[in-house]
Amino acid sequence: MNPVSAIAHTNIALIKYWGKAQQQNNLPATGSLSLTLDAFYTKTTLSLAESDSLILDGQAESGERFYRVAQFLGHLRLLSGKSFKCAVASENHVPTSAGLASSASGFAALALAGAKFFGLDLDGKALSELARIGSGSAARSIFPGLARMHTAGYAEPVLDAPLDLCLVVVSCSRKQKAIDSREAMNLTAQTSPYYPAWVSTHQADLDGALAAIQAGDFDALGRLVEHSTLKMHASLMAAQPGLWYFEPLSLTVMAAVHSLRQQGLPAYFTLDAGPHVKVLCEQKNAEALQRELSNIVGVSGVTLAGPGPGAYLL
Ligand code: 2P0
Repeated sequence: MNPVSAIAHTNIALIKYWGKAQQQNNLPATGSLSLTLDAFYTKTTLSLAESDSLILDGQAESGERFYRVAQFLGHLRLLSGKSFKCAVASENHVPTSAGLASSASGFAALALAGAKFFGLDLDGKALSELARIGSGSAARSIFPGLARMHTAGYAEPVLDAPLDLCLVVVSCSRKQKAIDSREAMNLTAQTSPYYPAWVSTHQADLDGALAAIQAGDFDALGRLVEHSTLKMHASLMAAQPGLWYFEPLSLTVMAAVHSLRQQGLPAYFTLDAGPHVKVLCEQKNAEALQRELSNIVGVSGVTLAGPGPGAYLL
């Protein structure tokens, strides 16, 4: 049996996913909205083997990362009724300083290559549901450009999107993240008094962002993007123990974005489970913004990322 390879690109949520309705099927408590990026991707190859294994960026993995991939392969065996064991080799193509290697592109590539390897004939929606079993954010990386995730557990592309969006990725630290996002979102859901408010106010942000995209209203979208990320991080800070992912330099970059905006450069920040700041802008302003943000002392890299393709087989 021939090896199967797939590529999936990373996505960044503009309206965040943070918290699960169901642990067992990895169903999200809220929807989300993301942009799949051209600049960062994962390539994953599955080959027949005597036992399951994972090599990530040339390193054999045996801990939590392997466990999650082995569980996913178990799910593929259950769905297909086939008992193949697999060697999984995965390479993250992300500029080292950007620190964006993520489970989103990893599980989206694994879902697509795995579906083919195990002979499953899945449409986009079913592939997205499969990717979600591996990681919630992976469901969105099946699709190109803007993707909307539903609480039912699958994503779909956002059509009718007249804005030319771009993310400027500002690298703010070389440190590894202190706490895994799955653990952090579960802690937030269990202990943060702000979590119920996060969930109950989320749909309005998502609806507002989709309406802004369809109306071509960049500023209305940007305001909701900042609101969603600040609300997510506030709910996490109010967990017990309180957690935060930003570094002092991240805050400096966030303040610089506000100040550039006051000077007439439309740009809005978002942060995920790490210190790097991603700045949303329209493509016509991306290079000016890149120049300005590169001048901040301590920033180790600024990468421009536009809308990227959906996951594909090689
Ligand atoms: C997101 N993040 O919407 C949010 C914003 C991080 C911050 O989805 O447990 O790796 O595998 O479903 O998808 C990161 O969490 O979590 C994430 P699991 P995932 O992109």
